[in-house]
Amino acid sequence: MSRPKIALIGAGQIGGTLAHLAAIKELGDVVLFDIADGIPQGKALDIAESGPSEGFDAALKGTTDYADIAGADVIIVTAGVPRKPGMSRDDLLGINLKVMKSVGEGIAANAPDAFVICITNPLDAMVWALQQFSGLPANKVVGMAGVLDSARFRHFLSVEFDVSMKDVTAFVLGGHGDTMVPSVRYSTVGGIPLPDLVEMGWTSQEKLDEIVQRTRDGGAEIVGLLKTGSAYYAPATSAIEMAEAYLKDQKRLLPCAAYCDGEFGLDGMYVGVPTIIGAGGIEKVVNIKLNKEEQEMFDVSVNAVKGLVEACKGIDETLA
Ligand code: A3D
Repeated sequence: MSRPKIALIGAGQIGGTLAHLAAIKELGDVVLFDIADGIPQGKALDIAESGPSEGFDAALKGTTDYADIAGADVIIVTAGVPRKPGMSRDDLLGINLKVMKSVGEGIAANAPDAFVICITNPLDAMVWALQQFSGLPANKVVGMAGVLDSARFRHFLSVEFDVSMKDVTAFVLGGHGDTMVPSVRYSTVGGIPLPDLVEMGWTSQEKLDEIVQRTRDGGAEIVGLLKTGSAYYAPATSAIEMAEAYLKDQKRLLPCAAYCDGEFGLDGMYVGVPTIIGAGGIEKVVNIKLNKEEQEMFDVSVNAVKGLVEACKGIDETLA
């Protein structure tokens, strides 16, 4: 039995980290694709040369030719540009939409059976456009954002409560932008919901509100520190968690930018919602009940995503 094939479109900061993680975890053989000749080949060789010390068995190849992604089982897309300080994710829309068109066509022609995870920002609009341009089934094209936003929320909570991150579960819903909705009610420490922990006096409402806001600003905090680009270690790790769930049919319940058609009252759009990822791709969108306040925040976030999708349609008339 041959090893699974993982194609990474974009060999920049996240792409290189994805390749290294996929190899170390022995998820499969890795193909790194980029338009910048030399970068994918150089990174692939460098990572392959870490194999003897790390002790992994995985073949790595760098390429500028889409033919090399043929038959990929998983494709993770980071092609495009990241933001710099002072930029919002939405500022990237025009340039990254063009990139999604070429990537979508490359995937459709060479690996139409792959499970595709998009990371390129602005995430919810780009994953929608990538699904449209590639023509792949909507359950096989998904956006990574909720796993990362939830991981940031979990990290901040574990520090506040001084407990292991393993015991903190958290959910962030909605679009991957300033309007994302970290769900306090559905987030727990050892199964105890956060509002109960406030009542128990383990933290204050004020402190919890600060953590929620820091989660919303999590990407900008890193951009502000790095100054030359955006986060890449945690985004790559989050996407690998999703890829592993698919490749190993783990049926993980993970928040992702998934296509909702009826769920959450939505009419055919991508936004961050709880999903089950297994061998069938997005096997289920978990239609949790939102209370009035959560629903209002979710609606604001959904409307922000709808605005970006409309902007995409204004730029490229082939988008329906
Ligand atoms: P970067 O290191 O610049 O890598 C992007 C790579 O894409 C570069 O190597 C480019 O040469 C390559 N590229 C550009 N155009 C094309 C094309 N047409 N085909 C193939 N490759 C191309 O960026 P990065 O890795 O730091 O970030 C990649 C994307 O992820 C950006 O859009 C970020 O905004 C986004 N991002 C998303 C999250 C989410 O949580 C959703 C988090 C962090 C970054």
